Amino acid sequence: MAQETIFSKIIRKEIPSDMVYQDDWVTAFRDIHPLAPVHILIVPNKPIPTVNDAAAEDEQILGRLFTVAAKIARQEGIAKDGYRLIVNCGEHGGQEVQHLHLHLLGGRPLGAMLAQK
Ligand code: DGP
Repeated sequence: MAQETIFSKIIRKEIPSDMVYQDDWVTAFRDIHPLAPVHILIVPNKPIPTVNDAAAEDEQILGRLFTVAAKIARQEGIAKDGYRLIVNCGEHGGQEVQHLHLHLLGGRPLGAMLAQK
């Protein structure tokens, strides 16, 4: 079993978060350090550490991350104008929390996809 992170405690509601969605497979809550007016993390309830650890048996769960992202984008009123989904992986990807998660960012024009350096 993967090492648990703070996200598992959020999923189990052992520590507080601004949770916006939860089902049997995924949980979504607002990022504690928002980088845009809407910044929500969508995480599998199962603690998959990184994309490198995603297995064929996880494909339904990983697909659910995207359909829930679309649902939340509609709820937050950002679907029409658009938004960005980001998954960081590993050191070069800038991943801080070792529990795979999808960042949903929107509510303003987000500019270039990457910083220039
Ligand atoms: P990443 O760099 O992709 O691993 O992003 C991790 C994000 O998780 C980062 O934007 C801040 C957020 N985060 C870290 N700890 C907490 C927490 O305890 N609560 C919430 N809501 N967000 C957290």
